[in-house]
Amino acid sequence: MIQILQVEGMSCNHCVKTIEEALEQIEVKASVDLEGKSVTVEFHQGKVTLAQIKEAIENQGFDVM
Ligand SMILES: [Cu+2]
Repeated sequence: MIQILQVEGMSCNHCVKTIEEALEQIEVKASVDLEGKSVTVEFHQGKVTLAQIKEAIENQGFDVM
């Protein structure tokens, strides 16, 4: 499924990479919109939960709204 998350604290391409790589590790395809302060995530339900995705982002120091 595809979900759009509002994420605070992303400011540059390094942030984008950090989030994309963290999500890649749990098999989530992420696309970051810096200006829109959002992350679009594509994942398989049953393999990974939204809670795990939020946790992975927050573990990198960002806030998921
Ligand atoms: Cu940054």
